[in-house]
Amino acid sequence: MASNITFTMIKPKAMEKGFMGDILAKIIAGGFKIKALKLTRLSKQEAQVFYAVHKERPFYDGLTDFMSSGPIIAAVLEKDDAVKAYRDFIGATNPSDAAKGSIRALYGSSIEANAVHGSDSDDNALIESGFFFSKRDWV
Ligand code: FUP
Repeated sequence: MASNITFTMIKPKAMEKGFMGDILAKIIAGGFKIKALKLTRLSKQEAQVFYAVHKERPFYDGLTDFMSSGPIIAAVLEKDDAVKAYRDFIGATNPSDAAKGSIRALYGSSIEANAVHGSDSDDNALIESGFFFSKRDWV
């Protein structure tokens, strides 16, 4: 059975552009319940650990520079079939391919600065949530 939990980050460029409130409002209006929430910032080393799965990819260094370049929002979200529901909701990785009205289409700047992260599996949703939050942080 699909899990009801996913993990998201609002990325530095979307934060810098002032989209934090609009994105959180859309997430809530989209039927996702916020289970944990944090304004924080990744160090370069933390970004490298978070994105370790991509370490052989050509974009890894730029991505981890970017993800450690400013504040982010980290959040755990709950909805039925949350991982798929949220990936549908945020749209394709590249904002120019993302469905009209999706978060990445509305607020993304580029494939790297694509406004938000969304977990790609139930296992990763738990691993990524655990990267930022202890169980004490969940409501
Ligand atoms: P997604 O699951 O949609 O976030 O996409 P990926 O797991 O393929 O990529 C993870 C992150 O790597 C993206 F959010 C942005 C970055 N990326 C690039 O910077 N360049 C690329 O060509 C592909 C991904």
